[in-house]
Amino acid sequence: MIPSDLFDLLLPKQQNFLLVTHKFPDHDAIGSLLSMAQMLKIQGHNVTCWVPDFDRREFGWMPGNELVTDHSILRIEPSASDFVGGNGTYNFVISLDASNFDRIPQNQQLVSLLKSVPLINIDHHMDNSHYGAYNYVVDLSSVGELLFQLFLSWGWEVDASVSTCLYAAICSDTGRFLFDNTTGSTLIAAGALINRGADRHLVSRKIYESKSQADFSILLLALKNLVVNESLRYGYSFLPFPNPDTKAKPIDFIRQCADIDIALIFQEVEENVVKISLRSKESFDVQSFSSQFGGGGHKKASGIILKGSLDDVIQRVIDALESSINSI
Ligand SMILES: [Mn+2]
Repeated sequence: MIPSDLFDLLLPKQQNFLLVTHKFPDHDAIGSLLSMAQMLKIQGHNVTCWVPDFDRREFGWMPGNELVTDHSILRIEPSASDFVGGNGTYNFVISLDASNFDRIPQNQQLVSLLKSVPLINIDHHMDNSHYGAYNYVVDLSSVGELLFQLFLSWGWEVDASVSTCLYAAICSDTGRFLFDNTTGSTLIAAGALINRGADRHLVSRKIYESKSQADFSILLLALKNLVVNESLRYGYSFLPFPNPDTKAKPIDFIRQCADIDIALIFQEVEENVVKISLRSKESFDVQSFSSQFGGGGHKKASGIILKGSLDDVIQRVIDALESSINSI
Protein backbone atom coordinates (compact mmCIF):
# COMPACT_ATOMS: atom_id res chain seq x y z
CA MET A 1 0.00 0.00 0.00
CA ILE A 2 1.04 3.61 -0.42
CA PRO A 3 1.22 6.26 2.33
CA SER A 4 -2.02 7.96 1.25
CA ASP A 5 -3.96 4.67 1.52
CA LEU A 6 -2.66 4.26 5.04
CA PHE A 7 -3.58 7.86 5.80
CA ASP A 8 -7.16 7.21 4.65
CA LEU A 9 -7.49 4.43 7.24
CA LEU A 10 -6.42 6.81 10.01
CA LEU A 11 -8.55 9.73 8.85
CA PRO A 12 -11.94 9.05 10.53
CA LYS A 13 -11.84 10.69 13.97
CA GLN A 14 -12.04 9.07 17.40
CA GLN A 15 -11.04 5.57 16.36
CA ASN A 16 -9.68 3.00 18.79
CA PHE A 17 -6.26 1.58 18.06
CA LEU A 18 -4.38 -1.26 19.65
CA LEU A 19 -0.60 -1.01 19.11
CA VAL A 20 1.69 -4.02 19.39
CA THR A 21 5.31 -4.81 18.58
CA HIS A 22 7.67 -7.78 18.65
CA LYS A 23 8.86 -9.87 21.58
CA PHE A 24 12.13 -8.83 23.24
CA PRO A 25 11.43 -5.27 22.09
CA ASP A 26 14.34 -2.98 21.27
CA HIS A 27 14.43 0.80 20.95
CA ASP A 28 13.13 0.73 17.37
CA ALA A 29 10.16 -1.35 18.50
CA ILE A 30 9.33 0.83 21.49
CA GLY A 31 10.39 4.14 19.89
CA SER A 32 8.16 3.56 16.88
CA LEU A 33 5.28 2.27 19.01
CA LEU A 34 5.41 5.29 21.34
CA SER A 35 5.74 7.80 18.52
CA MET A 36 2.81 6.26 16.66
CA ALA A 37 0.77 6.20 19.89
CA GLN A 38 1.48 9.87 20.61
CA MET A 39 0.72 10.91 17.04
CA LEU A 40 -2.59 9.02 16.97
CA LYS A 41 -3.60 10.63 20.26
CA ILE A 42 -2.77 14.08 18.90
CA GLN A 43 -5.07 13.25 15.98
CA GLY A 44 -7.88 12.61 18.48
CA HIS A 45 -7.77 8.80 18.49
CA ASN A 46 -7.83 6.44 21.46
CA VAL A 47 -4.79 4.26 21.81
CA THR A 48 -3.90 1.17 23.82
CA CYS A 49 -0.31 -0.07 23.75
CA TRP A 50 0.04 -3.76 24.58
CA VAL A 51 3.62 -4.77 25.33
CA PRO A 52 3.52 -7.62 27.86
CA ASP A 53 7.30 -7.73 28.25
CA PHE A 54 7.68 -3.95 28.56
CA ASP A 55 10.57 -3.11 30.87
CA ARG A 56 10.18 0.31 32.40
CA ARG A 57 13.78 0.25 33.62
CA GLU A 58 14.92 0.13 30.02
CA PHE A 59 12.29 2.27 28.31
CA GLY A 60 10.86 4.34 31.16
CA TRP A 61 12.81 7.41 30.01
CA MET A 62 11.19 7.51 26.57
CA PRO A 63 8.57 10.22 26.09
CA GLY A 64 5.10 8.67 26.03
CA ASN A 65 6.15 5.50 27.90
CA GLU A 66 3.21 6.01 30.27
CA LEU A 67 0.96 5.06 27.34
CA VAL A 68 2.11 1.48 27.82
CA THR A 69 -0.16 0.51 30.67
CA ASP A 70 0.83 -2.11 33.18
CA HIS A 71 -1.50 -4.81 31.95
CA SER A 72 0.26 -7.98 31.02
CA ILE A 73 -3.02 -9.47 29.85
CA LEU A 74 -4.93 -7.98 26.97
CA ARG A 75 -8.61 -7.33 27.45
CA ILE A 76 -10.76 -7.89 24.40
CA GLU A 77 -13.00 -5.01 25.37
CA PRO A 78 -11.03 -1.84 25.88
CA SER A 79 -11.85 -0.49 29.31
CA ALA A 80 -13.29 2.93 29.98
CA SER A 81 -9.95 3.96 31.44
CA ASP A 82 -8.25 3.26 28.12
CA PHE A 83 -10.73 5.23 26.12
CA VAL A 84 -12.61 8.39 26.63
CA GLY A 85 -15.50 8.47 24.24
CA GLY A 86 -14.44 5.32 22.42
CA ASN A 87 -17.11 3.16 20.91
CA GLY A 88 -16.08 0.09 22.85
CA THR A 89 -14.24 -1.89 20.24
CA TYR A 90 -10.99 -1.58 18.39
CA ASN A 91 -11.06 -0.30 14.83
CA PHE A 92 -7.53 -1.46 14.05
CA VAL A 93 -4.60 -3.31 15.48
CA ILE A 94 -1.27 -1.81 14.34
CA SER A 95 1.90 -3.87 14.57
CA LEU A 96 5.28 -2.15 14.35
CA ASP A 97 8.70 -3.67 13.56
CA ALA A 98 7.40 -7.26 13.58
CA SER A 99 8.36 -9.20 10.46
CA ASN A 100 5.90 -12.02 11.00
CA PHE A 101 2.91 -12.72 13.16
CA ASP A 102 4.76 -15.18 15.41
CA ARG A 103 7.14 -12.42 16.46
CA ILE A 104 4.25 -10.65 18.21
CA PRO A 105 3.47 -11.78 21.78
CA GLN A 106 0.37 -13.91 21.50
CA ASN A 107 -2.50 -14.57 23.73
CA GLN A 108 -5.99 -15.81 23.16
CA GLN A 109 -7.49 -12.36 23.43
CA LEU A 110 -5.30 -11.00 20.64
CA VAL A 111 -5.99 -13.97 18.40
CA SER A 112 -9.75 -13.73 18.87
CA LEU A 113 -9.63 -9.94 18.50
CA LEU A 114 -7.97 -10.32 15.13
CA LYS A 115 -10.85 -12.42 13.84
CA SER A 116 -12.90 -9.26 13.59
CA VAL A 117 -10.38 -6.39 13.74
CA PRO A 118 -8.08 -5.69 10.76
CA LEU A 119 -4.36 -5.54 11.40
CA ILE A 120 -2.11 -2.88 9.88
CA ASN A 121 1.44 -4.21 9.60
CA ILE A 122 4.10 -1.46 9.49
CA ASP A 123 7.66 -2.73 9.16
CA HIS A 124 11.08 -2.38 7.56
CA HIS A 125 12.16 -6.06 7.41
CA MET A 126 12.41 -7.27 3.83
CA ASP A 127 11.44 -10.81 4.87
CA ASN A 128 8.15 -9.51 6.25
CA SER A 129 5.44 -12.09 5.59
CA HIS A 130 2.70 -9.49 4.91
CA TYR A 131 0.49 -11.05 7.57
CA GLY A 132 -1.71 -7.96 7.96
CA ALA A 133 -4.97 -7.00 6.31
CA TYR A 134 -2.91 -3.94 5.33
CA ASN A 135 0.85 -4.05 4.94
CA TYR A 136 3.23 -1.13 4.70
CA VAL A 137 6.77 -2.49 4.44
CA VAL A 138 9.67 -0.34 3.24
CA ASP A 139 13.38 -1.12 3.18
CA LEU A 140 14.68 1.61 5.48
CA SER A 141 17.09 1.66 8.42
CA SER A 142 14.35 1.42 11.01
CA VAL A 143 10.63 1.76 11.58
CA GLY A 144 11.59 5.07 13.20
CA GLU A 145 12.86 6.43 9.87
CA LEU A 146 9.84 4.97 8.08
CA LEU A 147 7.34 6.60 10.46
CA PHE A 148 9.11 9.96 10.24
CA GLN A 149 8.70 9.87 6.46
CA LEU A 150 5.04 8.93 6.84
CA PHE A 151 4.29 11.65 9.41
CA LEU A 152 5.93 14.28 7.19
CA SER A 153 4.07 13.06 4.09
CA TRP A 154 0.79 13.28 6.00
CA GLY A 155 1.55 16.81 7.17
CA TRP A 156 1.52 15.77 10.83
CA GLU A 157 3.54 18.10 13.05
CA VAL A 158 6.32 16.10 14.74
CA ASP A 159 7.03 17.57 18.18
CA ALA A 160 10.08 17.19 20.42
CA SER A 161 8.69 14.18 22.34
CA VAL A 162 7.92 12.23 19.20
CA SER A 163 11.26 13.31 17.70
CA THR A 164 13.14 11.85 20.67
CA CYS A 165 11.35 8.50 20.24
CA LEU A 166 12.00 8.42 16.50
CA TYR A 167 15.63 9.45 16.93
CA ALA A 168 16.14 6.70 19.54
CA ALA A 169 14.60 4.17 17.14
CA ILE A 170 16.89 5.18 14.27
CA CYS A 171 19.99 5.52 16.44
CA SER A 172 19.54 2.06 17.91
CA ASP A 173 18.73 0.17 14.71
CA THR A 174 21.71 1.71 12.90
CA GLY A 175 24.15 1.04 15.76
CA ARG A 176 24.65 4.77 16.22
CA PHE A 177 24.67 5.36 12.45
CA LEU A 178 27.48 2.85 11.83
CA PHE A 179 25.73 -0.12 10.23
CA ASP A 180 25.27 -0.54 6.48
CA ASN A 181 21.58 0.32 6.73
CA THR A 182 22.56 3.95 7.44
CA THR A 183 21.91 5.95 4.26
CA GLY A 184 22.23 9.62 3.47
CA SER A 185 18.47 9.91 4.00
CA THR A 186 18.83 8.27 7.40
CA LEU A 187 21.30 10.95 8.47
CA ILE A 188 19.10 13.70 7.03
CA ALA A 189 16.14 12.29 8.99
CA ALA A 190 18.23 12.16 12.17
CA GLY A 191 19.31 15.77 11.62
CA ALA A 192 15.74 16.88 11.02
CA LEU A 193 14.66 15.16 14.24
CA ILE A 194 17.39 16.96 16.20
CA ASN A 195 16.17 20.22 14.70
CA ARG A 196 12.68 19.36 15.96
CA GLY A 197 14.00 18.97 19.47
CA ALA A 198 15.00 15.29 19.71
CA ASP A 199 17.12 14.99 22.86
CA ARG A 200 20.10 13.18 21.38
CA HIS A 201 22.10 13.58 24.58
CA LEU A 202 19.37 11.75 26.53
CA VAL A 203 19.15 9.03 23.87
CA SER A 204 22.89 8.49 23.90
CA ARG A 205 23.06 8.45 27.72
CA LYS A 206 20.11 6.12 28.15
CA ILE A 207 20.94 3.63 25.41
CA TYR A 208 24.72 3.56 25.54
CA GLU A 209 25.85 4.84 28.92
CA SER A 210 23.42 3.20 31.30
CA LYS A 211 24.90 -0.25 31.69
CA SER A 212 24.43 -1.99 35.01
CA GLN A 213 27.02 -4.16 36.69
CA ALA A 214 24.89 -7.15 35.62
CA ASP A 215 25.32 -5.97 32.02
CA PHE A 216 29.08 -6.04 32.49
CA SER A 217 28.94 -9.49 34.02
CA ILE A 218 27.08 -10.84 30.99
CA LEU A 219 29.62 -9.19 28.73
CA LEU A 220 32.41 -10.78 30.75
CA LEU A 221 30.75 -14.19 30.46
CA ALA A 222 30.27 -13.75 26.72
CA LEU A 223 33.96 -12.87 26.28
CA LYS A 224 35.03 -15.80 28.44
CA ASN A 225 32.93 -18.23 26.36
CA LEU A 226 34.00 -16.83 22.98
CA VAL A 227 34.88 -19.41 20.34
CA VAL A 228 36.58 -18.16 17.17
CA ASN A 229 37.00 -20.16 13.99
CA GLU A 230 39.64 -18.19 12.12
CA SER A 231 39.64 -20.28 8.96
CA LEU A 232 35.86 -19.98 8.47
CA ARG A 233 35.91 -16.49 9.97
CA TYR A 234 33.03 -16.84 12.40
CA GLY A 235 32.86 -16.47 16.15
CA TYR A 236 30.22 -17.28 18.69
CA SER A 237 29.59 -17.17 22.38
CA PHE A 238 26.95 -18.62 24.65
CA LEU A 239 25.15 -17.67 27.83
CA PRO A 240 23.69 -20.64 29.71
CA PHE A 241 20.49 -20.29 31.72
CA PRO A 242 20.22 -18.74 34.20
CA ASN A 243 22.06 -15.65 33.03
CA PRO A 244 21.72 -12.17 34.44
CA ASP A 245 18.55 -10.44 33.35
CA THR A 246 20.13 -7.63 31.37
CA LYS A 247 19.67 -5.81 28.15
CA ALA A 248 23.38 -5.82 27.36
CA LYS A 249 24.17 -6.81 23.79
CA PRO A 250 27.43 -8.75 23.86
CA ILE A 251 27.02 -9.32 20.11
CA ASP A 252 27.91 -5.66 19.55
CA PHE A 253 31.22 -6.30 21.29
CA ILE A 254 32.02 -9.71 19.80
CA ARG A 255 31.51 -8.36 16.28
CA GLN A 256 34.45 -6.01 16.80
CA CYS A 257 36.85 -8.96 16.55
CA ALA A 258 39.00 -8.56 13.41
CA ASP A 259 39.23 -12.32 12.80
CA ILE A 260 35.55 -12.87 12.16
CA ASP A 261 32.98 -11.87 9.54
CA ILE A 262 30.02 -13.55 11.25
CA ALA A 263 29.17 -13.24 14.94
CA LEU A 264 26.61 -15.24 16.92
CA ILE A 265 25.40 -15.22 20.51
CA PHE A 266 23.42 -18.16 21.90
CA GLN A 267 21.48 -17.00 24.92
CA GLU A 268 19.44 -19.53 26.84
CA VAL A 269 16.59 -17.22 27.86
CA GLU A 270 14.74 -19.93 29.75
CA GLU A 271 15.30 -23.62 30.29
CA ASN A 272 15.64 -25.17 26.81
CA VAL A 273 14.77 -21.99 24.93
CA VAL A 274 17.69 -20.41 23.12
CA LYS A 275 17.66 -17.00 21.51
CA ILE A 276 20.32 -16.60 18.84
CA SER A 277 21.54 -13.24 17.57
CA LEU A 278 23.50 -13.17 14.32
CA ARG A 279 25.51 -10.42 12.68
CA SER A 280 27.34 -10.35 9.37
CA LYS A 281 30.09 -7.87 8.61
CA GLU A 282 30.58 -8.90 4.99
CA SER A 283 28.43 -10.52 2.30
CA PHE A 284 27.12 -13.56 4.23
CA ASP A 285 23.33 -13.24 4.42
CA VAL A 286 22.28 -14.05 8.00
CA GLN A 287 18.63 -13.43 7.20
CA SER A 288 18.40 -16.25 4.66
CA PHE A 289 20.57 -18.44 6.90
CA SER A 290 18.20 -17.82 9.83
CA SER A 291 15.12 -18.60 7.77
CA GLN A 292 15.93 -22.34 7.72
CA PHE A 293 15.40 -22.26 11.49
CA GLY A 294 12.27 -20.12 11.34
CA GLY A 295 14.19 -16.96 12.21
CA GLY A 296 14.62 -13.79 10.23
CA GLY A 297 15.58 -10.16 10.21
CA HIS A 298 17.92 -8.42 7.85
CA LYS A 299 20.85 -9.55 5.69
CA LYS A 300 23.36 -8.28 8.23
CA ALA A 301 21.44 -8.71 11.48
CA SER A 302 19.00 -11.45 12.31
CA GLY A 303 17.65 -13.60 15.08
CA ILE A 304 16.42 -17.11 15.74
CA ILE A 305 14.60 -18.68 18.69
CA LEU A 306 15.00 -22.45 19.06
CA LYS A 307 13.82 -24.97 21.59
CA GLY A 308 16.32 -27.51 22.87
CA SER A 309 19.31 -27.72 25.15
CA LEU A 310 21.95 -25.07 24.68
CA ASP A 311 24.55 -27.63 23.54
CA ASP A 312 22.21 -29.19 20.97
CA VAL A 313 21.14 -25.83 19.59
CA ILE A 314 24.75 -24.65 19.26
CA GLN A 315 25.67 -27.89 17.50
CA ARG A 316 22.77 -27.67 15.05
CA VAL A 317 23.27 -24.04 14.16
CA ILE A 318 27.07 -24.17 13.92
CA ASP A 319 26.93 -27.33 11.76
CA ALA A 320 24.51 -25.57 9.42
CA LEU A 321 26.63 -22.41 9.46
CA GLU A 322 29.77 -24.29 8.53
CA SER A 323 28.10 -26.05 5.64
CA SER A 324 26.61 -22.73 4.46
CA ILE A 325 30.00 -21.05 4.56
CA ASN A 326 31.64 -24.00 2.81
CA SER A 327 29.03 -24.02 0.06
CA ILE A 328 29.69 -20.39 -0.91
MN1 LIG B 1 13.70 -2.37 13.59
